[in-house]
Amino acid sequence: MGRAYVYVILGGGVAAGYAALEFSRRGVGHGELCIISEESSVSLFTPITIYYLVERLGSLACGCMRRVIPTYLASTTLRKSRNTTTENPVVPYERPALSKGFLLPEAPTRLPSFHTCVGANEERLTPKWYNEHGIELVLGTRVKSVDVRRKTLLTSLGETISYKYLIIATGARALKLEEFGVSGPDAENVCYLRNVADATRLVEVMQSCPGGNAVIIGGGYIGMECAASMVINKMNVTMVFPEAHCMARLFTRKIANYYEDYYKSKGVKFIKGTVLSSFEKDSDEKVTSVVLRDGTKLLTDMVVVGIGIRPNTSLIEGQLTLEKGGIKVNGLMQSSNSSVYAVGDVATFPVKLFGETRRLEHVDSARKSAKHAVASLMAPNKTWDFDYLPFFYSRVFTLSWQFYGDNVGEVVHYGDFLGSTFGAYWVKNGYLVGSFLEGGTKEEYEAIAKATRLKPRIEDLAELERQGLGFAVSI
Ligand code: FAD
Ligand code: NAD
Ligand code: ISD
Repeated sequence: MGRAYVYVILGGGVAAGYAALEFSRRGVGHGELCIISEESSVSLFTPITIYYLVERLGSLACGCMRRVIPTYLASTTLRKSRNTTTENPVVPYERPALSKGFLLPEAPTRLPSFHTCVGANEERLTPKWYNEHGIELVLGTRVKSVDVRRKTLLTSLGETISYKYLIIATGARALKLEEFGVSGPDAENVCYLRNVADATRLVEVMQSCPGGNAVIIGGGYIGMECAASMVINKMNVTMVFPEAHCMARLFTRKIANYYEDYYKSKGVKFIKGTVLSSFEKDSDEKVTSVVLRDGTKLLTDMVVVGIGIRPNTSLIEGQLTLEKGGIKVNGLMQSSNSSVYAVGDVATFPVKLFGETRRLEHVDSARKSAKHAVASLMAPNKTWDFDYLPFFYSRVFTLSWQFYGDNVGEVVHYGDFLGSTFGAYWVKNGYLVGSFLEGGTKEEYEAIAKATRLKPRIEDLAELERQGLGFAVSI
């Protein structure tokens, strides 16, 4: 028959961790909530492996062991990564750490230090925490299918788990070069970066070629953050991407120029407006050079690919309404099936401020949408539509920027682009809709967030430019 829960969270990433904390704060009963996640880290005896062995053995007496043992065995002893390291189940963690502290050469961040919800200065939810709060973890386990009509999930171990309410928090997967017709990226020195196993491998590959050449494919978030981390690791980095400038989804050319110049000063080379066409490999099947569309060959010791993501929606396609690549939800994060909620990267939700739906791929929206879904479920009469101000940020080298709102309409740059504090406002139909700031103080970031949320009328763009950051600060 399988197990039954009131609430099941499908996926064990950022959103799942924040949802779990919110459930516990709202008094979810022991045994009512279960998190199912396929995610694993690599290395033999991680704290969670030991936890499963020691702590969970105690639960034998409670009759829980029939599922813990098979899940544990399946996830830790049967599956091998490419480097023949054993995989271990992992509880939700702060994914942003993987392209930042995790890649540092000195004192790198490692689990368990960055489990959710430390990224929002909240409790760090360890396996012990889940146990103490009566939240069941089914880890290292892939959900193979979902039947929203019957309210059941089927796991890779063949177990059926049923729910009253389901929260889909399956996030996204990294797009693969094969999907763009490039073959050969299964070489061991070609790295992607989505999870802690990928990050561990990236570090291993980087350490196998100290001071070597690295080609980064993609000029978005992964490309920019990995390039910075790899330079700090003393790698010679070349970035290749199809657009005219980096971070094309968000940055204006002027903003991008600032970061590109900064990166160049650190030794990064940029090859823009092109894509790779193939790899050359040695007899060990390692990539030795990247061949670009114009025939240029870049000799390399390793490759990092960050060419975007696809939300993990395949389990519910044909069962729930999709929009903009994600699961369409209302302001309560409820999908077209009233028992199924979706949060984080996989959800397309109404952004009240814009009067449009959006699917966002950022940690703040994963955290807040997850909390909102739990509030909707557990306090339906006291929960109103999600009213979210989109927030993106990054930290590279000693630089740090934040962006709030929407990057549409006319752009007004402000500040000192030759110094360290500058930014931009976006004005649409006479209203401020977006704000970017590099090098701000906590108060200044709060000011641009507040100004964007208030959506003030802008009569005169030249005056806005003249006031610059002062405009937001004085609101
Ligand atoms: P995820 O955190 O991806 O979690 C999804 C979970 O679902 C995973 O554990 C996955 O294994 C599991 N899952 C999927 N399918 C199944 C299945 N069939 N069965 C079982 N389990 C399944 N955003 C920022 O705003 N700032 C940053 O600095 C930043 N840095 C980032 C750095 C990196 C390297 C990456 C990859 C992303 C970064 N992001 C950042 C984006 C941010 O991490 C994501 O927006 C966020 O993780 C989304 O949370 P989520 O819970 O929706 O998905
Ligand atoms: P992205 O969408 O930020 O950038 C993708 C980049 O891939 C594009 O800028 C483009 O340059 C490039 N590209 C697209 N197709 C290509 C092709 N065929 N060949 C070569 N280049 C191509 O995605 P990403 O950088 O892969 O990041 C993945 C996810 O991780 C995103 O959801 C992102 O939001 C998240 N992330 C966020 C942060 C942050 O918010 N600070 C940091 C890291 C990762
Ligand atoms: O998720 C995102 C992201 O990374 C952006 O830059 O949404 C934005 C849009 O692409 C631009 O508003």
